[in-house]
Order: sequence, then C-alpha cells, then structure tokens
Amino acid sequence: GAGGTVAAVDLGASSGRVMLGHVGPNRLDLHSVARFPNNPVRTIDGLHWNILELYRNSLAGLRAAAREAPELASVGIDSWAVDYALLRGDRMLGAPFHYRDDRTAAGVEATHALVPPAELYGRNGLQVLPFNTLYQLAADRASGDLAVADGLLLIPDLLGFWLTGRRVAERSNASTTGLLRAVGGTAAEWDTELMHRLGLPRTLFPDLVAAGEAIGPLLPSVAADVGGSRLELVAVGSHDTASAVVGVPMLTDDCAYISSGTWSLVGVELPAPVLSEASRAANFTNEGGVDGRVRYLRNVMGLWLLSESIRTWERDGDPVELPALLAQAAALPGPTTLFDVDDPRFLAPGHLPDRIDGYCREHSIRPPGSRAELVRSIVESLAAAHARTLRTITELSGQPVRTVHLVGGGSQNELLCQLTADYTGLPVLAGPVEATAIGNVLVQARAQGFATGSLESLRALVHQAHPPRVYSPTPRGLVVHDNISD
Ligand code: ADP
Ligand code: LRH
Repeated sequence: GAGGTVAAVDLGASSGRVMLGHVGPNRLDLHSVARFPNNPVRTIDGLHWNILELYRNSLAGLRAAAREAPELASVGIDSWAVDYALLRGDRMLGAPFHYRDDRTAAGVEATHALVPPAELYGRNGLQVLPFNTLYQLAADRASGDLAVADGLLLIPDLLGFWLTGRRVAERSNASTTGLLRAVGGTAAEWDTELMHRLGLPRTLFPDLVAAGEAIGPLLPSVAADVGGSRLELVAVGSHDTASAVVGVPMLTDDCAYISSGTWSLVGVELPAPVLSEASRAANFTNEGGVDGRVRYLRNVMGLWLLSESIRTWERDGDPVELPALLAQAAALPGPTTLFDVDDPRFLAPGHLPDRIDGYCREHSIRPPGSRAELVRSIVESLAAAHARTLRTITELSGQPVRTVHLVGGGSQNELLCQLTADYTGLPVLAGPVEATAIGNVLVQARAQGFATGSLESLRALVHQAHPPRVYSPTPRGLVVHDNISD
C-alpha cells in the first residue's frame, strides 16, 4: 500500500497528547495536534484521576486530527497501566483511583494471605508493586465497592468503551493486573482460578484482545462530534510502556531500554518470561508486550522525583524553569549525594525535597543544600539506579547488554543521559521523546496495511526517522560511593 494516516491518544501520568502519524513503506512522520496536562485531584476519599477531563481533551484532539487529516483511518489509545474504573451497567462508579493513592497497603497483605507471593509470581510473573490492579481490587472488595460493580475497564479500555460502546481488555495492559496467566506468547488468558481464590468474579472482566485487532467503529454520536465518520478504534499496546518499547529504535538484540518519564522502566525484551526465585527476589517483572513479546524489567522511581519536587516549589509560589535548573545541576562539581531512589517513602505525592533530606539524615549522608544540588542528586541517583538495574538484568536473564536506549520525556535530559552512560559504562542512545505515541501509531499502521513486518522492521523505520543521539561513557573518575544494594 501507499501508506496512510492514523491518530494516537497517549496518556502519561504527567501529560497527555494526541498525535497524527503518517506511515508508509519508508515513511514515519508524526506531529502532535493536542497536548494537555494530567493533574490528579484529591477528594475526601482519596486521590483520583480527572478522567472526564482526559476524555474531553482526547476528543478535542481527535477532532483536530480529523479536521487536519480527513483521510484518518483509525485511532489507538494507550495510558499508564494498572488503574481502572468499576462499572454498573454502562455507568462508571466514581472517578478512578490514582495508583499513588494509599488505600492498597492492606490489599497486598490480604492477597498474599490467600495466595503466597512465590505462587503468585509463578502464575503472573509480576513484581510486587502495591498498586498492581489485583491489590487495588482487594481494597475495593474490603470497602464493599466491588459488591455493587458488575464490570471493570482499565483506563484505555474505558475511553475505548466511551468511543465505541465495545468492552474489551487489551492484553498488554491486562498483564499488569496480575490476573493474567502465563504472560508471553499470544495466548495469555485470564487466570480464572486465581480470580476465584481472590473472590473476584470472572464476569467483572471483559474478553481479551491483542494489539492490532480492530475494536470497532466510533458510536454515531461520537463520530458526529469528532467528525471522522470512517474512523475505527484499533487495539494497540494500550499499556504505554508496551507501546514505548515498540517505538525503541533497537537494531540488534544486545540492547536494553529505559523508558524514562514519570517512571524509569529499565529492561530488555525477551521471548519468554523469567520466573526464577532469584528474579522474584530482585522484584523483576514480566509484562506482556506486542506480538507476544515479554518485557522483562523493573520499575525504577524515575523523574517523578524531579517533577514532584518541582510541584512542591511551584505550589509554594516559586515558578521553576526545568532546562535552566538542569543546566545549573550539570555545572556543579562532584561528588554528589547518592540516595536510593526506590525507597518506598518516595512513592506517595508530597514534599519530596523534605523526604530526600530525611532519607539522607537517617542514612548519615550529607543532604543536598541548594535546589541545584538536590536536582543533581536526584538525576545522578537515578542514573546510578539505572546502572544497578541493568547489571542485575544481565545476571537474571542471561541477555548480554552492549547498548542502552533511553526514550521518553527523559531523553531530553542531557545530564541524565550522560550520567546513565557514565554509570553503566555503555553507550546511551537517546530518543525518540515520543516513543510511546510512535509505537501506538506503528501498531495501527501495520493493522491497516500501511506498514508491514516484524517489530524489528518497525524499529528500523523508527531509527531511520528518528536517529538517536549518542552519549558515550566518559571516564569521569567517578567516585562511586554507590553503596546501595538491591
Ligand atoms: P509520562 O509519560 O510518565 O507522563 P513523559 O515521557 O512525558 O512522562 O516525560 C515527562 C518528563 O520528561 C518530565 O517529568 C521531565 O522530567 C522530562 N522533560 C520534559 N521536558 C523536558 C526538557 N525540555 N528537558 C529535560 N527534561 C524534560
Ligand atoms: C508508566 C507506567 C508503568 C507502570 C506505571 C503504573 O507510565 O505505565 O509501566 O508500572 O505507569
């Protein structure tokens, strides 16, 4: 075919965007038609996503896309993982909880009392994160919310339901619920026995679809509003990290990736999951990817540490210019205070500069003084965590890693890219910034016949359209007081 045009709705934890992608045999052009912040809202019962605003902004973006490209063939939606809405009939039962809400701690204990963690890992292959969907559902069960619900949709599937009236669960995101059996391959199914043991009715969950399958046309009322009467919704890697990894321009199989945004997702792509006891002990995860691939990775706390610090300063009436602040941080002489970015105290929203200070005092290390020092400390500690995680991945998976790709918003952070190269001793290939939207676009384009081939050929197209920027490791004479163990 000669190619065509598709639209990606990509909702990250910090912002959303709608992008138009023109794809052909040798063509991949992308530009954004809408960008909007994603600001969660705390109400009396906890922290929620402003899902209606995200939907309204997504619709406005699709309207702009259809106006600009009347030939638009399809739309695909991805978002952050694990979160969901409960439904009764067609009605959403309250705004979805944010995964950083603290209602789930008891859910982890309650779940592990019913199914021991070692058995759970053998079934779902997931790292224990307190916000995995199954732990959130244990909290909903305890609160009684589950008793009044008859359906559940993960965030991208919820927006897809509002667009088309079709209820599905796309597999890559479903794998982050903890309720899919045997991730890897294209045959992963709901673990009905596990649901039964956890007291979760099978009927809550819609049927699974795979990335690349058509979901359906827009509802007439939506098509009239958006203006794209021929538009259909196509399932993509609806977990943003699944789409991001499709968009990583890896040309060889000795590559690791870091999807760097709110989180740093640090991992490799494998044909099958790693379910060893060592892997469980190191809290590595096996998430389902596009084309049955497995994302073997670990969540590292990520640029949340920086964005939440900035939010604190701005809330206190002090506007912050990120590029200027990063330049000041880069100009500081070392050595820097290194702290464990993955300490659980950093997960919840709040005053992160104070918490980092508290961590340092508790561990008898010098707390960062100025704002620039704090930023340097965050970025350098994050780079050190990237390197530690990559070393462990090589050990646990047996996969050699000679090149590190860093994609997402964090690929614009030169200090982070350079320090990641320095700490790993490996070349870091930075970009594209919009790897997630690119992966979303490419899976739709392949479904429409605008592109063909394996993920490898799609990635070659990404490499050609967005040649990554190379950061070579420098012998900085790093004093590695990296005494943090995994
Ligand atoms: P998410 O998908 O989790 O919302 P993104 O991939 O959009 O995250 O990345 C957001 C992050 O990118 C911000 O928190 C910020 O640290 C970083 N970032 C954005 N713009 C810049 C910039 N101009 N320079 C350096 N870093 C940037
Ligand atoms: C990144 C991400 C990550 C999940 C987290 C909830 O946006 O989807 O892969 O672990 O958000």
